[in-house]
Amino acid sequence: MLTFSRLFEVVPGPLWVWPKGYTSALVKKPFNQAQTERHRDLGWLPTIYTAFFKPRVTTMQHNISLIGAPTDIGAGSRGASMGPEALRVANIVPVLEQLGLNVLDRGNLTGPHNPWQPPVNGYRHLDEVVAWNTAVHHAVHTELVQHRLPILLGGDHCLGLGSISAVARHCRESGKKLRVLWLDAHADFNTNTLTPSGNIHGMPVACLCGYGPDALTHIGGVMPAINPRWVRQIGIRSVDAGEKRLVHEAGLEVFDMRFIDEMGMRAAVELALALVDANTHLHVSFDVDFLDPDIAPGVGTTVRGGPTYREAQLCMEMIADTGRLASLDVMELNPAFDVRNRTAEVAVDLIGSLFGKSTLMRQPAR
Ligand SMILES: [Mn+2]
Repeated sequence: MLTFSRLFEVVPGPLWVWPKGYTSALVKKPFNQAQTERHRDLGWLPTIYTAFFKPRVTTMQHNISLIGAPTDIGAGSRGASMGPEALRVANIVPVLEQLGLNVLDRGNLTGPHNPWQPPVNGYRHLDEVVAWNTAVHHAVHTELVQHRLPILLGGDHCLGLGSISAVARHCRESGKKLRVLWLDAHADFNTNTLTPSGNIHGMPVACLCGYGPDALTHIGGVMPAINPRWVRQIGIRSVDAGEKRLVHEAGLEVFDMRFIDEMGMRAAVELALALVDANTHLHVSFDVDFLDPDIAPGVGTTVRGGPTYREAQLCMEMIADTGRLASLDVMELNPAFDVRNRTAEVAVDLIGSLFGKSTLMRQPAR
């Protein structure tokens, strides 16, 4: 997946030298834009007297809209429909407000109930999935047009299709580059002929990239909704055999758990964020099963061997450091499998990190 020519594309900076976004008097490195602006204001003085670390200045959107999508229509088990309420019970609104963000909870979308039928032509509940994703698409796009940062509270991950197609449409309309970080145990790159189950929550990335039924691939108005090269997947550890072939064929860039074990979460996220710039819309699609089941048992499809709490927190903090996060999905939380809502609490805690809550003793940005 990482071909020789792409190496130049994804390794622009001194990856192995110094954490991105931090500068020191001892190690010279290219500055990101925020730092460049700071240096334009203050000349080179900070470089001279700053012996240690300075966090990056962020310019993230401060107006947040929560959109609940209470459905498990694409999942293999019932219960993700309770996800939005569990996140609210875990205090997602006050946690974001304490970070100085303006939060509007738009309430829940509505859609067809889950008829719990077997697959037809390799798809379960295709019509209902289309209805829910159409609702999500319009809700997310409406928030983006109003210059707000939408957080989609899932709901199962099939809704990533409605959400990301809306984000892609907004990027086309506003001339932005799109980067999608797909944090998940699964590649979600199945098709009706590859999938063993027919559950559409295993297909949204494939559909976004144009592999799927017309009813799903055309939701954003343009087919394919996104280019696979805009996607970086992190935390992947469970991919079906046929799905794996298609992931390679499409040229998806995947930082699987083996990569994270060998190179570390920092390297994975650093590479996944390479070339994100001031004109990039950064979308994070956070499937809660990304996390190791030890800390996040409340999901429908647990897979052992996921990121630890601290690895996940580092991932979120590094994304926050870019200041480019512009939309978010929080998916697959399933309270029916949870223990005293602790998975929802972990998810909300990590969302706090994604929006700038810092563990660090470093000085805050000015
Ligand atoms: Mn997923």
